[in-house]
Amino acid sequence: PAVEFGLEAPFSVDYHETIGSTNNRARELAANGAADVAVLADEQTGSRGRLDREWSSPSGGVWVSIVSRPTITPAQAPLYTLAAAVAIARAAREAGVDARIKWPNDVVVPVGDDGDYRKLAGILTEMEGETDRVDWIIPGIGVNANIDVDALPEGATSIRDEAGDVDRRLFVQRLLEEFDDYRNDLETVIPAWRDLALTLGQRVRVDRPAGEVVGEAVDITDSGALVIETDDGQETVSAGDCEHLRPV
Ligand code: BT5
Repeated sequence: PAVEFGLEAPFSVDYHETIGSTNNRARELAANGAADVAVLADEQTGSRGRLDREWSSPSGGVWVSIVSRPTITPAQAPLYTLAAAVAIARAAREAGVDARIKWPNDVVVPVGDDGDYRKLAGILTEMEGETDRVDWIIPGIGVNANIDVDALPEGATSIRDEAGDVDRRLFVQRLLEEFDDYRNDLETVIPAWRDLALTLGQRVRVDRPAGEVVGEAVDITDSGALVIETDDGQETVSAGDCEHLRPV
């Protein structure tokens, strides 16, 4: 069914009460040439996280996948994930949640002062293209909105738990408008990301296929990779290589 949004961003909305995965639906639309469609669902029954992990998507969440066809190179694709993280965090902060960004793809709420947090949202970005050109890119965004924490995995939080329920239509509208602003001005993504980052300044452990990196997260590169100061010097880890990042 069509849902009317007072959107100032140029997305059409493809809404489903229940769906397997909004990312799968978005991929189908992208393969058929669609652009600027936001696939939305109240509930997902087969949603995915990164690296084939499960994502829990009960009714009441904001589960949205955005089909975009930008003129960017694959090297710039991580900026789309960071732009989505900034958009989620800003929309959640407007809703009264102390949302911060955990590199590379989580929006979290800090617990105490020692780097601990609960996960409010995650992003799964998928894309297709050539070595020098992106055909389509789909940031898939999952925000625990009007959901009891009991219905979520350990370590998760929700907007309901942090600040009370939101009008999901308005929340999605703000999220899409913010995302549109940042994708249209990619140079603004990293500065906005820095302002909201929980990870910078933390001592972290990153697991990657080539082995773990432990040290202080000191910076982020122009292409969204994390710079870690280790005992042996600086290491730069790309988002694609990050299996887990934990404060240590
Ligand atoms: C992510 O993966 O954080 C990306 C999640 C993307 C979900 C969206 S929803 C719309 C779209 N359609 C899809 O099918 N997917 C996208 P990752 O970094 O791999 O984190 C996954 C881990 O987070 C799991 O292993 C759990 O530990 C935890 N987790 C699962 N569901 C959660 C939830 N609802 N809230 C918080 N943490 C969760």
